[in-house]
Amino acid sequence: IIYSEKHKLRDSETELYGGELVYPHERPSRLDFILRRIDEVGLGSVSSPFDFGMDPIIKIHDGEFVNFLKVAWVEWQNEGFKGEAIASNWPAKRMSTKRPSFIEGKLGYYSLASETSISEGTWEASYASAQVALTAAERIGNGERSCFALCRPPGHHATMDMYGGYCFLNNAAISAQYLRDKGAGKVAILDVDFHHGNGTQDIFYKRNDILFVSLHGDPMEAFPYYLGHADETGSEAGEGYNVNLPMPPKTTFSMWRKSLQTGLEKIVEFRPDALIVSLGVDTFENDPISFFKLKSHDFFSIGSDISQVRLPTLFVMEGGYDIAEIG
Ligand code: OKP
Ligand code: ZN
Repeated sequence: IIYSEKHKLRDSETELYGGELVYPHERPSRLDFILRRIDEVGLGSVSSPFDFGMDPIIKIHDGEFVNFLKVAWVEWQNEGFKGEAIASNWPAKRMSTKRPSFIEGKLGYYSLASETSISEGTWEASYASAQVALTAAERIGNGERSCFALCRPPGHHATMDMYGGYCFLNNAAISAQYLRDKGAGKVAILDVDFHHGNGTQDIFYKRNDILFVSLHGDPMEAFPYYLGHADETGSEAGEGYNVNLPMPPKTTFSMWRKSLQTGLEKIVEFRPDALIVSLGVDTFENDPISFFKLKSHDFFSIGSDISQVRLPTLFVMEGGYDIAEIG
């Protein structure tokens, strides 16, 4: 288990939710509850990350985007705005793709949704979260059977040049590329978070060396709304290497497990050298922002099913917002 205290630097005060500014669902105490449970059940030893620097991040993300994340909070504050930095305008249909110079324009240029405020420490925590994932990936590359990257903020909605959906840097994607560069020929990513991993899909959409499989709430009815349909199967060399398994509201574990079986079969067929699991637990029945009906004990069955593919497995923490039950 790899963990950094620096996740606490991401403690935004505001999430735009239902027309109100609320204290964010994606909050530091999520990891306190998970760590407490890890200790209670003796899941394993918890180690601090190494610093792999910017290079593995820049292999996935646009350099100008990363520079924007570094300076956005300071630029926003320098304008004298009172609240946190929230995007409120976008280059929408038929508008220009030129990047504005003013911070308000840049926020929309580099984001895909408005719920996620940029606040003090957001960059530092996001950087540390990526280093947690990289340290865990390094363990897998060195022959460890499994490793849990206790990442926060999460990453699977972040694209090469957009943040949003509580995500800034795509920890799973950065890890997958790192494993490839360390010598893995093929890597599979299984995204079991309730929400579609639009960022991960977009990053690897044209590639056939990284298979992306996602189980999620149907985007017709759930965030991120504009990606995650079953007919998105990859393009160019990546045709056939993207698998989306959307499911409707009130999906129970017996239904969900059939999709997991389908996804795992695709992964076995792909013959990867390693598996990365984007581990969101917001499929839980009492999750406050999701609509699946998985029960607490079902998560043991998920682990058991995943273990059947017998692959070195890196678990990267994503969502899960029933804080008291998340452990
Ligand atoms: C991040 B992750 C609910 C709106 C929620 C943002 C969700 C981000 C989820 N009505 N919008 O995938 O857990
Ligand atoms: Zn989620």
